[in-house]
Amino acid sequence: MGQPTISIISVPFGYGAGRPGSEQGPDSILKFGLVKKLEQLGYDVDAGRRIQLPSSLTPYPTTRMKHVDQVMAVCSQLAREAASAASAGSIPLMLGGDHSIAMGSLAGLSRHYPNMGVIWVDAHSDLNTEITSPSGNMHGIPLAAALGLTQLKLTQILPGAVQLKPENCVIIGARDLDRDEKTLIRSRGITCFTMYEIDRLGIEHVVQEALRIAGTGTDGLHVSFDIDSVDPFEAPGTGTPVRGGLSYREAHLAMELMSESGLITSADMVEVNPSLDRNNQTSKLAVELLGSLFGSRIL
Ligand code: EXY
Ligand code: MN
Ligand code: MN
Ligand code: MN
Repeated sequence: MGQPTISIISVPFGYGAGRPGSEQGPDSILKFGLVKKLEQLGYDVDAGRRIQLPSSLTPYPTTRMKHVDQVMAVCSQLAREAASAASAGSIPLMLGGDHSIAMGSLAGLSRHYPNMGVIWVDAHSDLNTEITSPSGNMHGIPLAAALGLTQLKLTQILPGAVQLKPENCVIIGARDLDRDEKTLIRSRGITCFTMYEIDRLGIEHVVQEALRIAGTGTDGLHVSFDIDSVDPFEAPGTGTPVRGGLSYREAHLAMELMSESGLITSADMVEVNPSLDRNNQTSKLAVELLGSLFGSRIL
């Protein structure tokens, strides 16, 4: 049997972020050769799925959060696409868009993998709730939502969605955490490898631990990769850059190790913002990193 099919789902949506531009992410990542790269690695690639904001929206209860109706509409459609791609036996690969779209990915995937593990690679932990969010930006809450900690539930995005278990969830690369996020990480026992742990333990050890924790006793393993996990020196094209991130090689090695595990069943690549980029460096990096995640090797 050959390689499985990768179903690329483009989600040109940026209303979950505090500044515009990430809605241009999918087209830019595709323009810089993602499909060709994956095909060269031996995959069949279905790149035709694209989620658009519908013209009429169901109003959701008003909270301090911004653009909730838009986020919910996009996530509901994305969830259906991701669920259908996963049940067809392919690997769903979601191109954002801001990180709020991960609620759609996880709602959909969890219907197919009800005991899923998640590796969340991010400068942030995205563990705010409607109560604790300092910004009101929806891209700051998706991991909390997936864990069932927000008022918004995954089942409102897709009936039959299943929330994540904190013990199957690992954050890598964190360096900008809000106070209430730190409290949640401790109280819920979520494994969080900050940049401090990466400096101390090395990226290889950290990723192997993450694979063990999120990949043992689970039925699928999703990587949600926020490009702001990488140092802004390498990835300037993103809306919430934070100094002191993953180096170019650390990011690649993380992807290579996840690929070698053979455990990855789906992925998001989010927060690429072409309007803030320098010479398309960040879009090109996203393509390269996805190559590593799906088996590209130096030799
Ligand atoms: N924690 C901050 C907030 O909730 O507003 C910043 C969140 C940024 C989220 C980025 C995409 O990962
Ligand atoms: Mn994020
Ligand atoms: Mn982030
Ligand atoms: Mn586990």
